Parts: sequence; C-alpha cells; structure tokens
Amino acid sequence: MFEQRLRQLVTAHKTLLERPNQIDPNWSNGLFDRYRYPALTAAHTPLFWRYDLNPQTNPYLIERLGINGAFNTGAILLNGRVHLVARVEGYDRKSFFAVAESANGIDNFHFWDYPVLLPETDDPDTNVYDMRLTQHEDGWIYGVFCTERKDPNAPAGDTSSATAQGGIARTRDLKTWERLPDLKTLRSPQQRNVVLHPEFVKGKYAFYTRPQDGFIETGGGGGIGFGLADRIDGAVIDEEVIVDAKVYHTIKEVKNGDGPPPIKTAQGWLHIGHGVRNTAAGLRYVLYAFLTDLKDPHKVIAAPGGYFIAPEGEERVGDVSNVVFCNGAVVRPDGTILIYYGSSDTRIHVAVTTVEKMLDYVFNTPPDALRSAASVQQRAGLIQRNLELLAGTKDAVLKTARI
Ligand code: M1P
Repeated sequence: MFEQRLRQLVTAHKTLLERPNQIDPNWSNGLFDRYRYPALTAAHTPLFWRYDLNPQTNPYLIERLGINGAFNTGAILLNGRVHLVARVEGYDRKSFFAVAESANGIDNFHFWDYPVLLPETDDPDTNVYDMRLTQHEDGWIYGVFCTERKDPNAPAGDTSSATAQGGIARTRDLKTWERLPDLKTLRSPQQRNVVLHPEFVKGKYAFYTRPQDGFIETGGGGGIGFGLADRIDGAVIDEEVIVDAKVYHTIKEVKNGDGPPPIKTAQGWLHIGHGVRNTAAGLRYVLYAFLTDLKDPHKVIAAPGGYFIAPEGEERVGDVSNVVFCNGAVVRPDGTILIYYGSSDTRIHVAVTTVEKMLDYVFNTPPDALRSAASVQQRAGLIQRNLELLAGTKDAVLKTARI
C-alpha cells in the first residue's frame, strides 16, 4: 500500500512540476498576457517537505506537515535564471520563505531542498512574509519583509492583536542570509509592505513604506510613504513623506502598498502597487501602476486611473478571496517583464508585458477622474475621437470596429 501510494504521489508531483505553461489565448487586453496555469502552488513543494517517507514510521504515508499555500513572492534574475522567494504557509498558519528556481520563469519551477533558514533578531518573529528582493547598488541582495509579533500591550485574553514591522536580511546567493535589525520608523508605530529602493538617494538607503496606526488599519496615515536612512545595519527613518496616498472612492480607498522594488526605465521608476477597497463581500485587492521621477523617486510623474490587474476566474477564490498581490517582478534582457502575483493568498501566477508597453500605459491612460460625471466625460471624449476616426477612415479593418 505504501509503495503504491508513493508511486501515485510521485507521478502526480512530477507531472505538475513538468507541465508546460502557455499564454492563455482566451484572455488579452493589449497590455499584458496571463499564463494559463499558476506558476507555483502548495502542491509544487517537495514531497519530502510534507511526508515522512519512512514506511516504518509512516506506514499509511500520511501527510505529516502539510503546506497550505505558496503565494506573494519576491523575484530576482540570478545567473540568467528566475529565482522566486515565495511566501509558503504550512497547515499551522506559519509562513516562511522558500526559493524556487526556473530557467524560463514561466514553468518548471523547482523548490530548493530546504526553505530559507532565516536568522532572527533578539525579538523572535512569530510570522514572516511578503519578501521584496532588492539587488542594491551596494552589492548585496536585500530581502525586506514583514515581521509580525504578538502585541506586547495586548490585554489578557486578546490573542489576536499583533504588531507588524519591516524586517531586513541580506545575502549574496539566496542561500546564506544575514539578519539585520528591523527598520525603525520614528513616526509610524507599524509598517507593512516596506520596499528597499535599488539605488542610494542623496547618499542614503531609500525605503518605500506603508505607515500604519495598527496591525490591520492604516488609520489616519497610510498611503505609500518614502524615507531615507543613513545606514542599513540599524536603519532608522525619521521622516516619511507620502508618495501615493489612499483616496476616497478609488481602488485604493482603504489602503495601498508598493510592490516589487521599482523598475528603472529611461523615463522613470516603474512601480506596481496594490490597492484595496471595501465591498459588501470583504476587501478587494487589485494591482495598479505608477511612475516616479528618476532623480526624485518619491515624486509621482504618471498615475493612470484604476487597476491594471484584478483577480479573475480561479484567482478570485482562496484563503483570502478576491485578492491579487504583487511583490516580485523581473525584467529580462529583452525588455520583457515577468510579473509574479499571488492570488487570494493561495498561489502564484505569472503575467508578461514589456517595459515599453508599461510606459505607454502609465503615460497615456487618463488619471482617475474621481467622480462619475467626470469619468463619463473621459469616456465620452474617447468615444467621440473614435467615432470621428471611424467615420473618416477608408481602412476596411478599422471600419469593422463599429458594430
Ligand atoms: O490578505 C491580503 C494581504 O494582506 C496583507 O497586505 P496589506 O497589509 O497590504 O493589507 C498581507 O498580509 C498580504 O500578505 C496579504 O496578501
């Protein structure tokens, strides 16, 4: 029985890992393509992470340490191969980081044998998640992530209150990690979605932050912040300026956060953030893009309205439904961008676009008009320009667009 079950498990696992992934031909919006299958799931984790494979101690081949999800991944191109540092969550609700590697960044992702053995500070983490990987110009690869601990001031009986801070670790090879003290932001009690900028700004380490009053609520503050620290080993930010605020009746009404480290383009730093709004069915997380100035990376120079990736199909369902969340992307030498996004705190997908398309998108998509009437005017303008074009055109294909 043991052997038969093991054979079945191995065959299913091998088939999943080797399954080729293709662009979904039934989905297109001109800006990016979605791939048909998730790039990484809980089921991609090695069997030897989950099962005791000794027939003497596990005669029924029971899954001893199950994996609940693999989502919200950092991403980096190293030695020509895509490396993801995924948020992996066990059945016990604890998240940890694990490296999965693929030659093309699309399929055939294989986890390394061991998860990341992340050193701790003197104040042990209860949970760690959502690592952003920054290849910094100082030569190190930094992993900046959320470290969560029980709130020391929680009253007796309160087993939920927690604190969130920006944890920092660095490595050269993703194998050996050095833990540095957590980021201190003097004016914000809590932080999540902290991202290290890849270059020095005014000779200092620059961080995008997400100041929060509490663990869940961003409260009076919120928005994507920006601050400078003199050093990385004991980084302290005295003052945070808000780069991109949360705004009433937009996709980022409740909160927002920056995603992967911004991508340097000829025309500015390209950011992919997540915006959160509330609905009767709970929070809805979508991805949006904006560009900041090359010299002043806290100054927004292009901000298209609305989202560019929202959860669709199976992406909409999972442990925390109606969520897409991105903390990793890689730019390949040919200018294509692979965007890795977690869906519903369960699995990881990959979408592909190009730097050129994203720049066209951020510069030429109108900003959020903020009111229904103004939004209708934007659309009416587009309709009018199109109808004039169609009325005057001799192009047979173009003419067919008026149906
Ligand atoms: O559950 C949705 C997301 O919630 C948190 O993100 P944020 O602080 O922006 O709301 C994080 O826990 C994230 O991992 C998670 O996907």
